[in-house]
Amino acid sequence: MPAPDAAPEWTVTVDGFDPGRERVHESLLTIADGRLGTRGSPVVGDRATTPGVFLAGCYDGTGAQTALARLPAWSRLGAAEELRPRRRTLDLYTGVLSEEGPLTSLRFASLARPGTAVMRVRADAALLPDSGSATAPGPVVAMFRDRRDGDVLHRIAAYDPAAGAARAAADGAAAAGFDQLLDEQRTAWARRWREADVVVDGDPDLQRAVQFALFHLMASVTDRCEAAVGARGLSGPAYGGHVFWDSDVFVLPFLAATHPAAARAMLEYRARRLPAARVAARRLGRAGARFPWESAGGGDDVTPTTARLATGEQVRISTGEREEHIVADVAWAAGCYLDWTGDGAFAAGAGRDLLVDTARYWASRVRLDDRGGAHIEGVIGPDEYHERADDNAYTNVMARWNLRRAAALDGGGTYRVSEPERTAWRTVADALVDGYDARSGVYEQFAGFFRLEPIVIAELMDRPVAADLLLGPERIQQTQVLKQPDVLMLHHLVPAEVAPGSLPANLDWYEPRTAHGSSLSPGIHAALLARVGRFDAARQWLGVAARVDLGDLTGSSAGGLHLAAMGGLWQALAYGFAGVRADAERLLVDPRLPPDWNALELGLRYRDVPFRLRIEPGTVEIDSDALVLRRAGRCWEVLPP
Ligand code: IFM
Repeated sequence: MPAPDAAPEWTVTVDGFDPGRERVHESLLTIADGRLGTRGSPVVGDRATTPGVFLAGCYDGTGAQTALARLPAWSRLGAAEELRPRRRTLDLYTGVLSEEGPLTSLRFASLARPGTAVMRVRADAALLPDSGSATAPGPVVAMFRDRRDGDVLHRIAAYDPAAGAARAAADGAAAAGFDQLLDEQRTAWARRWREADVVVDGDPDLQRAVQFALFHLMASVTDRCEAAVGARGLSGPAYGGHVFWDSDVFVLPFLAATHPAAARAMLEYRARRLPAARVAARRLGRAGARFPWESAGGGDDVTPTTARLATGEQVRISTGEREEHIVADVAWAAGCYLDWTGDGAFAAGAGRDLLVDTARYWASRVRLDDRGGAHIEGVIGPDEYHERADDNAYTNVMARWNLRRAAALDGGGTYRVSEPERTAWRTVADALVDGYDARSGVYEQFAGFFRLEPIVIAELMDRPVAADLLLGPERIQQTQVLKQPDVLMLHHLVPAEVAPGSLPANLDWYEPRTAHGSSLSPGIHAALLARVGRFDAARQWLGVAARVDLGDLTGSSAGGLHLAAMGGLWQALAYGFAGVRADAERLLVDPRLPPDWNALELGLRYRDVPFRLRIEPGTVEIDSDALVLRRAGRCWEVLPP
């Protein structure tokens, strides 16, 4: 079980103040409650600091300029270099950020009252504002309530698009007072940790990184209403807070398996944007719904169409036009949630809508050749180094999975899917080409990939590396160097859709050719390498996934934390090492424990039953009588109540 708060393995500490690293530190020290996120800037800042406050789903601007609105910084009391902090400590167990120095403070985003933030500051009275209230208007209304008592200031801040709701939240929190709010915070986080905590017995460094990742994953996603989860959560402005496949495929599985209400809120975000996705499909002359590669408030595509490289060169971005696998990724997220929860209402309502409309999109997207083969042309796969691919294995196989999953729905519900339509989906699914070469056991990433320049990046340089910056965007397209996996991602997400036993051959082929230029890549490789028992390599990539932000490996953590890498870290442990998979009937547990791990323990929730799964060499235990655990060959299965 979790250690008590403030234990070293449960904290992230920044000693002193390094102007060059400050923006990264502020991202790492972000506090959030699923709705409101605040970067961990010092209470008194200066030019080196970049305070940021974001409310999930509240965007400013239009088109590609759409970005999470920057809100008034509630935890900032002024600017002065001489008041820089001596130490800041984020307690991951309670979500409380403390600051020591000329000003001493405690602050948190209230998990019990999402949208409300609380701070207590002790300082020389001259530095503190007087008691009072303030309102900052804008697309989001911010209400501040200050109460000063000598050298102590208590500040409550509440943010909401509706002024009345912000006022009520601020008044309610002010009436409760700091001590009660802190108690509520501790209780709320203790509950979340009980649901989701992971223990890696035998690897203390990894343990802290896992807690850091799970804290930020939980803090970034609300479990009420709808959750728009941007690539950097609520920790920074990068990517404008746009929602990518990161949220559906990397973040959601952790929540579906631990706190399904949050996963459901993420799917609600997608379901409410089905009308916009249907319009987008129609505009292209297609049926169903086409979700945008980058999405924000309204559900229109907000992907930028150009970018400026570090060299000053302006390049065109075509991911919005071509990275269509997002359509199947959204469907996959709905399937993942359904497998873990068995949520009947979702299955008959929003879940069904998501699966049906995405299947309709693919059925209208394929081109049939005269030999009966079905093709999807002109796309970009997850490996964004290759910009116009025909029959990308990832896109085609995910579309195939999407069509089959929708075809397996029964005929009732909101949508009357007719038997002929379902038969047509099955036919298209079976006809989709997937690039599999039965002789070598290797999938070709897209038509013509094997004819590209055979550069094996692992033989040339240390990775991760941004190979596109080294070779240039034109040259990289002519090579077999990948940014992140396409084929291997299929082995990870839809193992039943790939040829049985094909993982080792595809790992051998693709892993050395992968630059891991995306932070999404290492966790997935760690998971797959664990599946085949290659523990040294699995641990190497697990370590990289664990350090993406803690080590600022990509040099981009200043703009916010990489939530997908954090989700990938959990998936590496849960899907990879623990070998946990939910399907319609059961939860399968097929562990692969490295020899120096004594145990791996995960908090999970399957079919609404919370339990802890403990894996030790040769044994699996669960602590719930409501579920049945039984041996199934070399695996175990957990059966629903
Ligand atoms: O979604 C990712 C993509 O796979 C790689 N580039 C960054 C995006 C946002 O994290």
